[in-house]
Amino acid sequence: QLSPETPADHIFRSKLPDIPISNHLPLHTYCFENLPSLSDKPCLISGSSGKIYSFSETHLIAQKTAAGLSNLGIQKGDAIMILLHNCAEFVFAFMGASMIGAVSTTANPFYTSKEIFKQFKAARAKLIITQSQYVDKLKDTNNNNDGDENFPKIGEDFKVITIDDPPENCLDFSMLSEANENEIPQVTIHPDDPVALPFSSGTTGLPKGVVLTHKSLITSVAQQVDGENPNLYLTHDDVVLCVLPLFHIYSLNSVLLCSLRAGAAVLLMQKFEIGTLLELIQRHKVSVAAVVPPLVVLLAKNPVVAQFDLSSIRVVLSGAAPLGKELEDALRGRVPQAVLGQGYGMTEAGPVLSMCLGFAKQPFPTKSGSCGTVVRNAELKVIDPETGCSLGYNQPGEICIRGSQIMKGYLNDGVATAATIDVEGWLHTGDIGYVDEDDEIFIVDRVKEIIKFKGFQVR
Ligand code: 4UW
Repeated sequence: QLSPETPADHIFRSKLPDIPISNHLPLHTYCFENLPSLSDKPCLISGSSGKIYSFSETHLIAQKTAAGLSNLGIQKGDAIMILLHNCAEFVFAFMGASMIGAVSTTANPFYTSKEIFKQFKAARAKLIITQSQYVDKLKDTNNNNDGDENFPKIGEDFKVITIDDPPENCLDFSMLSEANENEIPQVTIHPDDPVALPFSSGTTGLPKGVVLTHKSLITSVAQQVDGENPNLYLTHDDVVLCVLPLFHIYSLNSVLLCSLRAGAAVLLMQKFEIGTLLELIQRHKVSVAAVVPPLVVLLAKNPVVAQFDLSSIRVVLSGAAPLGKELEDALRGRVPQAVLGQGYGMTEAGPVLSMCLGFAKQPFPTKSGSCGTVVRNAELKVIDPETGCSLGYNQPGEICIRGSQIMKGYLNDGVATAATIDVEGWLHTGDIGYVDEDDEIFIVDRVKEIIKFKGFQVR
């Protein structure tokens, strides 16, 4: 019962109706639920080698990887670190870990040794999957360990697996990918068990582990691609560009997991280079391009773009940083046939808060500059940062989100969790924005301390 002094919150919802979401399943079961109808269809396309893995191959190698991780002693609840650029092995490792109830913490291979080990230790990871060229950073040398005698040692304290020729004391990825899939241990996975542990600074302080559960990621993916009128309509014929790094939650969720669920192919690009990117878009007829604003600048302004055929692109999704109206209009000149729009995400929010409704199967008209409309099966409110009172249409304030997709909390940090998710379950984003009369969200400012460079958090 509300007292007369506490007016009801003004809550914004999607224009799309709520849908049933299968978030009682483990994430891998949900993502591969449509496998029988997809089996031979391309699932992963390696941009560098051209190798294509079908949905059934991807599923099988993920199962083998699950068995291989288990053979190496990884058990339910254990964490592994994936320190890779985009590649098929990233996908096998992530899905394989999910299959045995393990958790993947993903990190940028360009991080310094210190940054990597800070995350590795906080996550209590047991092994690292990487490329041989990054193994030096994982070694107990003076440059890396500041003379710390407890610095973990490869082979003794943790295992390192490389996807290419393994240096001394490291193992080859084939130990995982060629294991016997019949040896996957039987585990019971609860919807609230963690599956992904990306690190984010959130609204204050240092990077913290963000506990994303099977339930949160399934809910987020379903909010995007499930239902009769999906908010982000992907089909079996789509080829989705995966140039944004999978170690960041935007690409992991909205590119990889959404494509797996919807049966679209994922074109994996290991590293960004404009000519290669354009050539791959043309060759593989990319239809959905997930980008960040600095990439939009290149696509809109770089003269080399005019030499390539980009007519296959039907959707350009931008996010992770503001995309101005001017830039969006400039890009429209390059891909006039495509629907351009934004998503708005935050690692802690699972991550998607809002998505352009122009991407829906039955699309709605949208405005440029908007970050989309709150996803379905979720509630969004805008509050006065001073008073905490909720605000109506067109009034800027702090954006808050509630729903089963948000993080369970920060890893081993109840204080930071309580400062971010309040007792009513609202996650406070630290972003200032408003919702206009057409339910479109516009972000205007930030009240938090994070610094972003090219869409990614700087540590
Ligand atoms: N406009 C303005 C935006 C926007 C934005 C984010 O690194 P994190 O924690 O997370 C992300 C996730 C982005 C994302 C995920 C999935 C998805 O589909 C999608 O849409 C394309 C985007 O960036 O940083 C979170 C912070 O980044 C800012 C905002 O400050 C947020 O709290 N941010 N998207 N469209 N700012």
